[in-house]
Amino acid sequence: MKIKKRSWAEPFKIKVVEPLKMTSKEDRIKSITLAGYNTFLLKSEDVYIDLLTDSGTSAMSDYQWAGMMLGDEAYAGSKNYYYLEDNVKKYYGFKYLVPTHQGRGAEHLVSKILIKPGDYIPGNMYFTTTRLHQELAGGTFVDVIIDEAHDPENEHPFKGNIDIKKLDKLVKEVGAKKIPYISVAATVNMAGGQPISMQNIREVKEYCDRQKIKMWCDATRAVENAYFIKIREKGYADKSIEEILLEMCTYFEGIWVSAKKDCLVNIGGFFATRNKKVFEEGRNLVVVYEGLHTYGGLAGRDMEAMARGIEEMVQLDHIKARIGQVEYIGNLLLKAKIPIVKPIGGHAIFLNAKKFLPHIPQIQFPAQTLAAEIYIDSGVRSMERGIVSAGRNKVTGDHNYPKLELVRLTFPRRVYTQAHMDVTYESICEVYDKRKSIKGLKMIYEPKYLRFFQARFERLK
Ligand code: PM9
Repeated sequence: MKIKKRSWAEPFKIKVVEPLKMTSKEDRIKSITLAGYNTFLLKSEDVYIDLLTDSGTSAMSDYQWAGMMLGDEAYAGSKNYYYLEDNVKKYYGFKYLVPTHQGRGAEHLVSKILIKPGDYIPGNMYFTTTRLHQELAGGTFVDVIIDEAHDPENEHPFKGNIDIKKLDKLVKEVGAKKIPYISVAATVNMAGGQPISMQNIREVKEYCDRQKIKMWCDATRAVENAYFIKIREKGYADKSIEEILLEMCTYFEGIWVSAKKDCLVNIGGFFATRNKKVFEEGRNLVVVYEGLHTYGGLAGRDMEAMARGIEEMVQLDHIKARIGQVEYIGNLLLKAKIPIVKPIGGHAIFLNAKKFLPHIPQIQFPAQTLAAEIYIDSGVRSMERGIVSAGRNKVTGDHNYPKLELVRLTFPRRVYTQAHMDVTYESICEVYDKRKSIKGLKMIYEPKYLRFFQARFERLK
């Protein structure tokens, strides 16, 4: 038989396994009711396939685990810190490093250092923790992403791009002096894991240089962005992921990173910069909020695992398989005509809940509802990325009503197999078949900050 297309497989084999608990539908109805219809409030032992997040959920390699045994747990000057510093310099290109316990620790410090009350921070779509730290520092986030990013059907290859006209409008309205930096995410999580192109970064940089506005990057998933640049952008096909990542970073004064994603570790983060003054302020502030500047809230072994994860994250076989898995299930869903955000993104599949459950108005939380239904059907855990995640308008106190009302199925790196993808796909199809009988939710408890983590809901009758 002539094989038309050769398959690929994961570039690793499994050495340690973690058994999964199988539950019945009755068990799952009980669990989700107890959890107030919020998948964040489920116990993980009640979950079969956990697609809540790719954050801190990756499987580390034997090389990383071996490094854990080399943890230098000295309070000051751990050798693992210096190795991490070398690798941040080598792979991201920044001279100065401030480690933090995770991404939001770095967001806190960067926001505190750069933002003054009354400032505006333009960015390519908000991210929950990023925007909150910008607001807590007294800033106002302004979305300047291209319109295509708000349309789940639009197949623009770089939906993370910045609309320079929107940026210019803001600059004309408030003045460049009120904009401490532009916050550029690569990739854009809330838009569906969508990349920004190198050309757009370059054009924004030219604009920002003229206006004397700094550029900072949320490089949490910058390797995934680099992969999309390699396969989608003219002129990059023959460049390595390492080269593309380094070029991306040259345009920024600094980056913050949740190392729990690209960097393949269960905990960790950092910010890195070429600005000595910002670094010195960060190195001082980190002592107040995280820990000494050579550990930033991490154990030495965590920094070693991170330094080694950085070496692995740029390997083409790894990133190709990582995104290949997302594409595999995404293509199955597209074929079955299930409404998902297009094109398929880097870290997750996003179901378009507005289209999936058109009879449920946004104020009855269609994405929250859909995530609960998928859990009840199969024990697959996903996450709401819609009105609940968007929170409230800080001036009017009303809900923000985002155009995107999505359920995110996020894929931990090197954890699940193709068979897990098949089971997940079948569960979504099953829920889609009975979608018309699904009822919405009412919010019965709402915490003040990042409400999506802890809000509770009740099923509407
Ligand atoms: N992202 C995620 O699941 C975990 C928390 S929100 C559910 O996607 C970006 C782009 C992120 C991110 C976390 C952080 C914060 C910053 N930027 O979670 O504090 O996706 O390490 O990082 C999550 P930490």
